[in-house]
Amino acid sequence: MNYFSGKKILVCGMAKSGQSAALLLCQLGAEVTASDTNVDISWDYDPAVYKIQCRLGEDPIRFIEAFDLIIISPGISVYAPFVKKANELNIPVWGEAELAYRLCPCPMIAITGTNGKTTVTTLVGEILLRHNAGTVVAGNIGIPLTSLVSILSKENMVVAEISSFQLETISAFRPSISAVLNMTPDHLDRHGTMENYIAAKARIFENQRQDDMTVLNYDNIITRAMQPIGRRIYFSMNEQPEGGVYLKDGQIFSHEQGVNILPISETRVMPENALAATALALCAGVAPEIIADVLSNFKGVEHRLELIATIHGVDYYNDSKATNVDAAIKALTSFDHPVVLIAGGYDKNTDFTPWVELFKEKVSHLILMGDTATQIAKTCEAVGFSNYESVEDLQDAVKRAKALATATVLLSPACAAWGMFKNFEVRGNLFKKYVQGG
Ligand code: UMA
Repeated sequence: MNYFSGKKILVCGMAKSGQSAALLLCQLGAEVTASDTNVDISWDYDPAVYKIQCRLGEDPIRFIEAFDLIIISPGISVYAPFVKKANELNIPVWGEAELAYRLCPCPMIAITGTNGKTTVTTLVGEILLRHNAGTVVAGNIGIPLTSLVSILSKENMVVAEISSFQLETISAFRPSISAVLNMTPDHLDRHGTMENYIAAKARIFENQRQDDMTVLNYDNIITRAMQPIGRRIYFSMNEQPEGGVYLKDGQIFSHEQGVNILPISETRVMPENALAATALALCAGVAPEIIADVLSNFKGVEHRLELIATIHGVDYYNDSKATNVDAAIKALTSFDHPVVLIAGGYDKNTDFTPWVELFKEKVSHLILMGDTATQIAKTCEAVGFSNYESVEDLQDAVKRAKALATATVLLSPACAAWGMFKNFEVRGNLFKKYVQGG
């Protein structure tokens, strides 16, 4: 008998996370009901085969009383009225990541931050794999944690990308090593204020103990001020924090170990991501030579400043993963010449000014699409940048970019894909298809 056996459990949101959680709970003997406000679910399996009851197209507020536990997907807000009602009724509400953590038999490294999470998680996963062949990578990166836990044993190691949405719904979640890579405004439509967003991210270490470790960015004023319970290890591009990992004479240097890991010029990884991954891998006990080898051979992550084609001398970069202003700024500043930029998408209540201020120097022509097109255009007017136009969709955007570009086309939307596309992967894959002439 396990804790879940015979329990009546409601799983809300039937996309990747919800389907994975529902299946796992069925396998543990729970009586599972699947709920989604949408009726049109694309199932990875037949819920009837697993005796999963379905309540689709209804607000769960109407039937939550019947349940012992509610599991919610990251896409569902903790401010949803049904979650508030569940709290009033003392029905526990966990996120999918919390459920996975409770069932995870092995140590977990959890990585959060506004930007760089996917790259650092991928890198740490590759480094750890060379140290422990049982390393798996999952979480916000696109693989629900609950889809893996049943195949893991205590010998494995999980490297998890964790979002603020996932952290809002934890209670016991306790990674032995955690990281907050940086914090800049994002997801304010969901969290309401920057303070709430910071508080959600800081929950990554709230259950840690003194022998656990937290890697923090010394150069970011918000993460520098965080007060984890366990050992704090800083990384820095500009300063030399005690016990940290930082740049010294062009080398990635670990102060704690007193060793140079690698000249920063020998990796294609953005320096702050390389420093963060090094700090995390050293915390996990990986040898410096392994870290250096993986860093120097790392090819990058799909949809993150990915060079997808060179056509008639024009380079096309897919940076669909740039779903916020900070990520889009990082992309633009990595080019030493003006680009044709395709941007815009779902409205997250963002102030675009710091990004748009770069356009005069970095953008030869801006092509806008999606809900935020008007708002970005207004910001362009406000900063005196007039070389922009709006198009209907991504396909038109690529057509216009092909007609205009002489050197570089960059898709780096500064906005989430929702509304126009299911997610940033679909947006990036369609961009690749249209660029290739599809
Ligand atoms: N739904 C409801 N009620 C609601 C809201 C949504 O029933 O009030 C339903 C929708 O109809 C839909 C489902 O919930 O069927 C969507 O759930 P979801 O958005 O959680 O989708 P998943 O496919 O499970 O994806 C989630 C993460 N999505 C979000 O955080 C929004 C994925 O992160 C993650 O990869 C995946 O779990 C696996 O862990 C994506 C993301 O954009 C990539 N994350 C944000 C980011 O990186 O900035 C945080």
